[in-house]
Amino acid sequence: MSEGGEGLHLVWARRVAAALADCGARHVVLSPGSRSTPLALAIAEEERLSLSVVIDERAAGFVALGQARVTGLPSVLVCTSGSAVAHYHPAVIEADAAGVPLLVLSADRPLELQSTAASQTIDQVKLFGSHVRRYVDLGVPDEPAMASLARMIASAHLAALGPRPGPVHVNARFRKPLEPVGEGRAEDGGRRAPAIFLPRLQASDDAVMELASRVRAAKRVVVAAGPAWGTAEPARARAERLRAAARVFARAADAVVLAEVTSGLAATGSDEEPSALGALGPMVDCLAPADLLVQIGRPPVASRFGAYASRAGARVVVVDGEAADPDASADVWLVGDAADLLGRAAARLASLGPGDGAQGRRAFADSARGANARLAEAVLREIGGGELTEPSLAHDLVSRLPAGAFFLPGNSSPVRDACAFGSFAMKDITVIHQRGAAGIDGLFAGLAGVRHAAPAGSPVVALVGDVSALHDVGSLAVLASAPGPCVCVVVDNGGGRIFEELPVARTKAGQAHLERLFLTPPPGGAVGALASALGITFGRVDSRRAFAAAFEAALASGAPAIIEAAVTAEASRAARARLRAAFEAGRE
Ligand SMILES: Cc1ncc(C[n+]2csc(CCOP(=O)(O)OP(=O)(O)O)c2C)c(N)n1
Ligand SMILES: [Mg+2]
Repeated sequence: MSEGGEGLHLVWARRVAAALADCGARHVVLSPGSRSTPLALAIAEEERLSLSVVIDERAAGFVALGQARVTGLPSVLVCTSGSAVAHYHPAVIEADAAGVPLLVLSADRPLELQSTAASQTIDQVKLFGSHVRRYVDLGVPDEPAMASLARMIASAHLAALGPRPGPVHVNARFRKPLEPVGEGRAEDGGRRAPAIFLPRLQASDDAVMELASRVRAAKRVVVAAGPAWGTAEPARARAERLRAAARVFARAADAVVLAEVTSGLAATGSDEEPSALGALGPMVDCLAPADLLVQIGRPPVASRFGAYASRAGARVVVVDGEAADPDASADVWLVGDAADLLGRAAARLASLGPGDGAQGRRAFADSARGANARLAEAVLREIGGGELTEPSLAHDLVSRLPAGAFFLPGNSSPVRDACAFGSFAMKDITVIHQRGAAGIDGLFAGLAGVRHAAPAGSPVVALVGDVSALHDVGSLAVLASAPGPCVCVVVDNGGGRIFEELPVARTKAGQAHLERLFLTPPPGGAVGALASALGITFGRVDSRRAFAAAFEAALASGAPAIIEAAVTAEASRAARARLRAAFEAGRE
C-alpha cells in the first residue's frame, strides 16, 4: 500500500465535504496549496457547497466572516499547512469576540514530520489558543476511523454553532501522495453526519418575572441596544425577531428603546412606532436617567452611553453572548435570548397589569418621542446644505440605502457616525458590523463575503475610513470578483481622524507627533489606482450632490464599486459641533 493508501485520501476528503454539507454548511473559502489537495478536490466536487477561491488567507478569513454573519452558519476555511493557517488569526479573533460561527479546516503534515525541518511544517496543534471554541485533530486518513469521520465533523460544526457561536479549528493531516491514486478504490465505510437541531437559549421563568416586576415598579424604562451578537440564525431573520419583540415589549412596558444602527433594531421612529425608537448617542444626552436600564447586545458604541448608564437606578444586562458589563455596574444579568426574554416579559406584564409606575413610564416615553422628533429635525436642519462632511455623508448614505440592503459600517468614525446621524433614517436594512474585536482590518474582504452570502437582489454597501481601506488593499482583488451590487464608500478625511478625539491629541507630545504616529494619512490616489487596475469602478466625490449621483449609479451598475468621499476634517468638526449644539438646544 502506498503512503496514503490507494484512493483513501480522496474518499476521506469526500466524506469530510459530504459531512459538512449534511450538517448544513453552505460556503467554503479555499486558499490554494498542496497539502490541502484532497480537501480542495473533494469540496469542488460537492455540489451542495458553494466554493470561493481567495489567495490570501487573511482576506479569506474575513470573507468567511462576512458570509457567516449573513447566514448564521459556519463558513468553512480551507488552506494548506504552515504559515497559511496563521493568516486566519485576525478573523478567528473577531469571530470569537463577536460570536460568529466559523470552521477552519487546515491541512497538516503527519506527526512524524514535525520538527524535522520538513518544508511548510509547523506545529498547528491548538494554534488559535483560547480563541476557538474547540480544536479537533482528524489525524491522517485511516480506514477504521472512516466510520467516525462524519461524527467528528458534525461535532466541530455543532461547536461552531453553539451554545455560543464562534470559531472552531479542525486540523486534517495527509501523507503523500496527495493526488488521487487508484481513485475510488478505498471503501467508504463511513456514515452520514447526523442532522442537527439547535435549541434557543431560553431565559428561565424567574428571569422573565424579574424583568416584569422591575418594569412595573419603574417610572422610566430604557432599553439600550448596542451591537448585536453573532448568531446561529440568518442575520435578517434574527433582526426581525428582535425588532418585533422589542416593539411588543416597548408597548407593554412603555419603554423607550434606544437602538444604535449596529443593534439591528433601529427603525424609522415614525408615528406607527409605539415606542420612542431613537438614536442612542444623541438621545442619552436628552433623557432623564432611567430607573431601569435594560441593555441588550454588546456595550453600545456611543461614548456617552457609559455616563448615562452609570446614572441609572438599576441596570439589567441581557446576557445572550458574553456578559456585556465591562464597567462592572450591572445589578442583574438575565441569561437568555433577548427576543425571547422581551417577548415573554411583555406577556407577563399584560397578565400582571402595568403596576405603580405606569403613569410615569407613559409620560417618560412621550417626552422621549418628542426629543427624538426634535433631534431628527435638528439633524436634517444642521446637516443641510451641499457640504459633504462626515455627518452628512453618514446620514445621506443610510438614507439612500434601498429596502432590503445589507449595510456594513466600518470601525473608527464610520460606525459612530452611522449610529449618531444615520439612526434617524433607518429602514428595512440588515446591518453587519465588526464590533467583536473592533479591528479596522478586513473590511473590503468582509464586504465581499457579505456579497457572496446575501440574496442576489439585495444591494450590499459599506462605509469605511481611508486608513481602514489602505489596511485591506490586499482584498481589493477579492472585492473585484464579488457578484452583484456591492458599493464601498471610503471616507477620505486625511488619515485616522478618530485619534484627534483622544486625550493624547491634546498633549504637547501628542500634537508634535500626531500626524506621523497616529493620523498616518494614506497616499492620495492609492486606493483608486489599485481599484481601477483590478477593474473595480472607482469615483471620487466632494459634494453631497455628487455623492448622491455616484451612489445611485454604483447601485444601478450591479457590480463592485468604490466611491471615495473627500471630506475635510475642519468641515466635519464644525458640522459635529453644530449638531451637538442643536442637540443641546433640543433638550427639554
Ligand atoms: C487591525 C487594527 N489595527 C489598528 C487599530 C487601531 N485603530 C483604530 S482607529 C484607527 C484609524 C482608522 O482610521 P480611518 O479608517 O481613516 O478612520 P477615521 O478614524 O478617520 O474615521 C486605527 C489605526 C485597529 N482598531 N485595528
Ligand atoms: Mg480616516
